[in-house]
Amino acid sequence: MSRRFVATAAVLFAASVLAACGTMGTGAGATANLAPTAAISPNPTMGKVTFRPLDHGVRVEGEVRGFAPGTEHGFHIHEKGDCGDNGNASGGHFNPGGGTHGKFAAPGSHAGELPSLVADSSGVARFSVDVHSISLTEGANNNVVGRALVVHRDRDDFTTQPAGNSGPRIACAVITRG
Ligand SMILES: [Cu+2]
Ligand SMILES: [Zn+2]
Repeated sequence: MSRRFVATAAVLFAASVLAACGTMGTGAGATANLAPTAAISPNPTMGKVTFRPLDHGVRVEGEVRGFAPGTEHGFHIHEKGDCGDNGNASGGHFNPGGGTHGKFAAPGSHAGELPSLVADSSGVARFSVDVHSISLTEGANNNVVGRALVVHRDRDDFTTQPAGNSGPRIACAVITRG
């Protein structure tokens, strides 16, 4: 074996180790295409959200449009991947840890809490947030693939149980791998 071959193999090995240790963890990402429900009419609320695995958690980012300018809206991952009955079939907030409703990332709150959506002057909410309470890992109890992403009509008060009194579900999507 020549010296040159050994050196090349070492570089390739180092490159593969570095790739495995980057910010992106194992496994594929997921997507949620938010569609309006019939809970309000007219309802132009829609959006696209991506989920990418991190070493510890998931980066959730995207855009939701169709809001009145400057409004705030409750935004959560709900337990069941079913958007039927105007989003009500998705059940309560995703809660594998047995928490109570509260603010995003607050100790003891539901794993499915997300920061509220805030519409800009054009009625669009854009966001990127790292959520440490969830994963995309097959078989993990905090895996959100196959669950629902839900947008509410009203703001979340982060206090009222079990869902912050954020009103009807105006957009919903099943979180799907890919
Ligand atoms: Cu909700
Ligand atoms: Zn909650």
